[in-house]
Amino acid sequence: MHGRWSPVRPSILGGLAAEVNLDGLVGPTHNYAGLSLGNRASMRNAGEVAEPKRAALQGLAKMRAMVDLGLVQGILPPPFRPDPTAVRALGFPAGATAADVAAVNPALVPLLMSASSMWAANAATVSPSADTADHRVHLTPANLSSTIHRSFEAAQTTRILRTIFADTDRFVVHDPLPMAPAFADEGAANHGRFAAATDQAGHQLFVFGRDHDEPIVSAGGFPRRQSRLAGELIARSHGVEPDRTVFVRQAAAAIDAGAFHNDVVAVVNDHVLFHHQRAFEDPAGLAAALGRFPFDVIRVEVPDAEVSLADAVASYLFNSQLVTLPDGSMTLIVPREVEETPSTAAYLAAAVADPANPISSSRSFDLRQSMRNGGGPACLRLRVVLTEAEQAAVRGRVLVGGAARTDRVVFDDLADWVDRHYREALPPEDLGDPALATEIGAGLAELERLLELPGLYHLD
Ligand code: SUG
Repeated sequence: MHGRWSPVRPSILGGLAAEVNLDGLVGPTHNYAGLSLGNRASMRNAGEVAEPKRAALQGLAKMRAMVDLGLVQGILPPPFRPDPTAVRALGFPAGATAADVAAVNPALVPLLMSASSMWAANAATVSPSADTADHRVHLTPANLSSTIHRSFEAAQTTRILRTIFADTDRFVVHDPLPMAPAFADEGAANHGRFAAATDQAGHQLFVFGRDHDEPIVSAGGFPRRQSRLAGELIARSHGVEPDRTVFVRQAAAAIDAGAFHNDVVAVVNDHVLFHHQRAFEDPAGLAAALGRFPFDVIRVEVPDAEVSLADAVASYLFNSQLVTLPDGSMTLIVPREVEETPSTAAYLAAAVADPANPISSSRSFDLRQSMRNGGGPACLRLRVVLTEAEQAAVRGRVLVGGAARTDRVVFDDLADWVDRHYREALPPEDLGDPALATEIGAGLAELERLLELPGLYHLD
């Protein structure tokens, strides 16, 4: 530990801070519509029959396991589909259903019915209270303007976050940036926070695909979803000191290989950066910037010769959750695909056996339903560092573990709820089925009671 670094002041911030992972609860319309250009899994699986019930249960199993590891786990409820504001903006009457939209323009239905909010890493960019000028937790919901279906998330994500983080003495939920390519923002998937320890003031890494005035599409034909300007504006409005921010360009080669978000090729936890050799355009510049931090950053760089970019994207080795366990060790929460891909399986086995590698163990999960749309363990969660007092101020039955007040029985309640309300199978052509609209209405009405978030779905 070095000189000018001081721990956060517990008297102001209210007890030790811990990382809380808020996982997106998979919504009842989970499907494979092939909506994400540049996301190879989404493109490959277009038109397949999805299994919403299985998808939601796979997500819940991961959440439960995180609590069993001694971590604090959160639940982010899904938005109502279709979003009533989006439906009206497209010229349909208030209350129009997917079936009404299908009768006029069937191509709009998958865009309006996507369950893409499950990838909560894209919900917002978050600055813990230890990092901000006013010592409140700042959250900016992502506009997700680079894909049509995901742009329909921003309004309800803002509402959901404002419902949960309602205590304005402790939390600030900003408006999303304007929906324009110059401000294109994909949230925490392109953001990392370094700290000597979780509860200390951090340095924030903003990874971008392009400057605001550059073309959206890369030389390889894939969208570069994150603008540098978006990160700069968010850092400023969060009150993060400029000398505690680092801006770095994602490698074009990574985007063209299918790393549509930086979290497909890199992950940060505390003082550790785990990344692919070809993740960043200027690795030397990044290393120099990290070297100026007042604490030592350990970079665990995986050489291309050991794990190719193609294998990194196919297995999602880096889209893993790197988490600090209560005993201080770090474990990597990986999708099954990492064990099934020979190069990543070999890398991980060697990594955990190497005492010099900060990743000392790993756990794998079957998240195949989400993975088939390009979403691994890290996509499914939004990291929010919260002090105990901030955890206590979170509304609803949404935080479990640690000092949080909700009992893990909420996972049983949710599994039972999913079992009663979700379909076993959902091909994209069934998204306009009038019965699905009824199921969504009944299911979400019950969910707001189950999570004790009254009025969450009273949308106008
Ligand atoms: O934005 N897939 C998501 C996956 C997001 C993964 N998140 C992170 N890497 N943090 C996306 O491309 C596919 C939907 C479809 O094709 O039906 C989709 O939206």
